[in-house]
Amino acid sequence: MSNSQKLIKTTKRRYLFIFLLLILSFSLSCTGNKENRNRQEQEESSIPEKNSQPLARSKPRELASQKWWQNAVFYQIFPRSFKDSDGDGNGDFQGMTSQLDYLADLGITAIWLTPIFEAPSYHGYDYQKFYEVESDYGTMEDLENFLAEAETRGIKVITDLVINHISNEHEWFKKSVQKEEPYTDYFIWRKEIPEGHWGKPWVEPNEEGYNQPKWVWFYNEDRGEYYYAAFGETQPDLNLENPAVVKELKKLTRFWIDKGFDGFRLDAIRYPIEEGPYPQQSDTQSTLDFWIDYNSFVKNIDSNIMLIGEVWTSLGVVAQYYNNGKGIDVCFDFEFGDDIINALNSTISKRKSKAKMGPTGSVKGKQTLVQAIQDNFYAKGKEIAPLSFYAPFLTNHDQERVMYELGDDPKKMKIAAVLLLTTVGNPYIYYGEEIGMTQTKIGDDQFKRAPMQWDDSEYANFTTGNTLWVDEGKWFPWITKHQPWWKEMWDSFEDKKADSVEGQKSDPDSLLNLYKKLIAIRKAYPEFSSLENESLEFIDNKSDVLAFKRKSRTGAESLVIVNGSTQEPKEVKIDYLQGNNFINLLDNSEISFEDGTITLAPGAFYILKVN
Ligand SMILES: [Ca+2]
Ligand SMILES: [Ca+2]
Ligand SMILES: [Ca+2]
Repeated sequence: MSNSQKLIKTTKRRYLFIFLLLILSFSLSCTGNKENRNRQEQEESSIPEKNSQPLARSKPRELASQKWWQNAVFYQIFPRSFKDSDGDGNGDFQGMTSQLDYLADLGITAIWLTPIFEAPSYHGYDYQKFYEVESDYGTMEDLENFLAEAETRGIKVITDLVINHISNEHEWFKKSVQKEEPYTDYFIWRKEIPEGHWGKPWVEPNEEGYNQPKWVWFYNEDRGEYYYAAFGETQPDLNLENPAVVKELKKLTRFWIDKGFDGFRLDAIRYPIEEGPYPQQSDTQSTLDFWIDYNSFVKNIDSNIMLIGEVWTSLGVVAQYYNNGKGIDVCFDFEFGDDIINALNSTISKRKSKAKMGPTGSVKGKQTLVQAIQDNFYAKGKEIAPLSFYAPFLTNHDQERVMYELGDDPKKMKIAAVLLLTTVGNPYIYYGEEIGMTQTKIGDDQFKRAPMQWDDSEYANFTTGNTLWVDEGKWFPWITKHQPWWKEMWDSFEDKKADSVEGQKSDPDSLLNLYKKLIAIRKAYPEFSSLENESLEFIDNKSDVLAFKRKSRTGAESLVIVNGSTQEPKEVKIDYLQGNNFINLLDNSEISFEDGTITLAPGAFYILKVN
């Protein structure tokens, strides 16, 4: 970050601080609950006037909540697949910068970049160098420019940080193998494989021979010892009980904060410190304490740096990482997307890939949309963390694309989008999800991470060249005979225009324009970004018609109604509808329902505000 960029950032923070001080002093002078009052004042200042056009209000309500991420709408970018600026077939920083206007127009307020440090793999989750950017993506200057351009547009940026393990090609590992100080104990070395049920930490022992000590303890001939590597031979676990290692990790965290990142998506946070064989390889007390210490380190640098954690398992375990607000700021809710997909499919999805890092607890049998959404909501409400702790999303780079899971049914996809962007908690959109990108193959992660479809040209305007990283075998050493597949998939699409950003921009009924409207509504009406557990209330739910109210603390409210069936029309009576006139926020039309009866076409949805 250049000095001028830093100045802008500092000035902004100072402004925010003064603003908050003013709010605080005002609320202190009033009677009543200080905290509630504070929040109420902030919310009131942002309530739009009656009949205001939601789409016209583009300014994010940045000052309306205590933390910027609590009303953010995130967009996840897999950099190698987003936009290639120089024709070498790899997405890059300059390419991403060139598409920031697209993202600003979509309305998102924050970006999560999957790893951008130098790494040997295509995905980058195995860092080789902590202080250098991935050379395939460009230079440090290119990244700085991307961050500055994002900030100009009011978009925050976080990036992945993997702290549990690094590449065996990292110099730390090479030096540790040679027992070169201070690196000798940077990793977890043992003369013999230790006793007990060691195995993949996310798999129960003795599960069909899968979970064996040799899957996580690997012999290194040069050192003549075994090292622990939960994520495979090439990604050794760091010894996070060694203070020198922790110090190094904090140093690099500070470096990237200074560079201008607004936070980190922390990978695999269940696994930093093992206390023994299964089940002591994950979610240990030492691990929970590790994150409290790490978060306090980060917040001491800047309380506006956000940490979101990947805890890919059931909500009860996820909730532990909240630790009374001292643990991780936010964790992903993996069940939310799973539950919606299962409910919208006529049977439990057979194509669903098994969670890589543990069951998400979603084996619930067939549920209606009403049951699925209610169960998810009440399950979170029961836990020791507030609803605001969970970030909902449909699918990410580790899961088959949601459009594919929904059988490429645009009606189902639209329902999923409505639910994602009207629920409680700050939502995450995976790049391409907003245009319904799908897959034609499964079985390897590359198919979930295909190049973005910008227009209907030969290479979808992802690249100006005639080569794509996904078609190069060198990235997939585990596949004996890698076959190029992208072009064949792209050519098989009958209406490429409709499958691309360019084509969907001009179609008012496109998925892209729905995402845009939903994001605008979420930003314009405080009830949608309200985070209290009471801000969502189910009403009159029956026969697969899902209806819930979103409410702000100050009384602003809207109603969301969805026909969970994409096959049958539904007619239901909802008392709340009786005697009121509404605006449908999706098209600003006026609407009323005689005696409260609403008729819904298959897959229809409404977002209604009392007029
Ligand atoms: Ca490139
Ligand atoms: Ca590299
Ligand atoms: Ca570990």
